[in-house]
Amino acid sequence: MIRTTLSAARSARVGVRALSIPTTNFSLPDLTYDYGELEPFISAEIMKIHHTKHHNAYVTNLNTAFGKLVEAEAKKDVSSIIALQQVIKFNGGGHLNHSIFWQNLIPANKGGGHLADGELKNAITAQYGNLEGLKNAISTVSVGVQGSGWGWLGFDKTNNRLVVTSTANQDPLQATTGLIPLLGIDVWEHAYYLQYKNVRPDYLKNIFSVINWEDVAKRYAEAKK
Ligand code: MN3
Repeated sequence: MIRTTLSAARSARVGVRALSIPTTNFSLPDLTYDYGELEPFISAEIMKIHHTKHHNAYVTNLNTAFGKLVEAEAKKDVSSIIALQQVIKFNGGGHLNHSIFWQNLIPANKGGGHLADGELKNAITAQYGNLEGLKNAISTVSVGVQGSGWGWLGFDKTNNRLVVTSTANQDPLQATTGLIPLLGIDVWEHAYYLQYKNVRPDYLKNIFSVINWEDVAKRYAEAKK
């Protein structure tokens, strides 16, 4: 109800131009598994807080900033548009990154950690020797993130190569590097501290047991089109 009221008020304020602007807000996506299903690799407590508090906050803040952006654009207020860019990058990035992250995960007893034969496996074998080689590359880069950020497996469309890299804070991979995200590993402390304390390498070692390689392979196939 609140969303409808806000959208209506916004449309009324900015006039006809607002009719072409989507008035639906960004929303927190549901998970396809229960919070406890990634145990013992990621605790239910971490998953619940991560999803309902952290991701939810990015969505809430993005909606607030997006509303202001719509108004500023309607008024062609360039100064306000520029002032909103950092908050949109952070919270919009947080929303994009976590939306990928949840889909990149799946319970171990539902296929987590299993990479099936196919194009992705062939590419991984060609570039990293085998899946272990890729995991080591991702772990090394992810452990090396200073402060908060993400480890990534991305796809470089300019040369058809897989790329392992990292981004700082909530910088979204494609918008900030041009690489298409296939797998994102959240290495913010909120993703592991309650269970792993300061030992990020142990979190990285265990998270591969709940990686949804089928989802990664789908993103790879899509990226190659
Ligand atoms: Mn997070």
